[in-house]
Amino acid sequence: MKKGLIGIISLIMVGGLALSIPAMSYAQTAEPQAPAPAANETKAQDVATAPAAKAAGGGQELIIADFDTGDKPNNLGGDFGTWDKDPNDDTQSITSAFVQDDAKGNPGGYALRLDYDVDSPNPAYNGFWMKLEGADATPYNTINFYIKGDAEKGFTKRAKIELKDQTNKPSAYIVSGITDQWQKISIPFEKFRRITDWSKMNEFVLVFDDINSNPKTGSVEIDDISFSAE
Ligand SMILES: [Ca+2]
Ligand SMILES: [Ca+2]
Repeated sequence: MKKGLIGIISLIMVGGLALSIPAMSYAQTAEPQAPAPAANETKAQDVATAPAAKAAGGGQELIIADFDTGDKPNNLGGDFGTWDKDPNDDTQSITSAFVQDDAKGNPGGYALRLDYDVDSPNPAYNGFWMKLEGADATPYNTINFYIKGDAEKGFTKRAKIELKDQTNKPSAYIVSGITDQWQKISIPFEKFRRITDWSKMNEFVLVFDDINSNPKTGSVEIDDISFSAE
């Protein structure tokens, strides 16, 4: 009896070890520069395939940006734009443009296209920033946005999202599984571990870096950024 039990226990331990090794090494390759524990990650596709049941329960939503005026500011009155790690380094760049390709199919609506290049001999990253105007996110628990890649220009399957509160410390989350079709990405607030005060949100950031971006040049569209209560 005892021998059998020990056998089962050691089998479980070996199994657990075998499972944890690939998980750890994957997390390390995902974000080697991050001082925080492990990179949070979700498959965009997993989120996109099971959204309906959740939407029914919550209902509260704050639209941050639908881009449908084809101009600044966002729906909260906040500015947005692109940034480069080194604007003087012409081997890395990012540009944005409003495009008539609304995520929800509104014929008069717009999305924002981001053409990025982090293919550089130097450390390279750039991205998109959007001010949240001190929005109170405490009635909500999820950030949502739609994203798709450009099949012709190529696009990264992975990108980093950051949220910042008034302390301005970036809290990061890696999104993966981006495809050339619109997908809704929903990330629970609890994944952004460095946000201490959700009552006065400062900024939303999308980062293309030379670690997560493959290919290192490409084009991605984003639309319908919102907070929701799920
Ligand atoms: Ca739109
Ligand atoms: Ca380049």
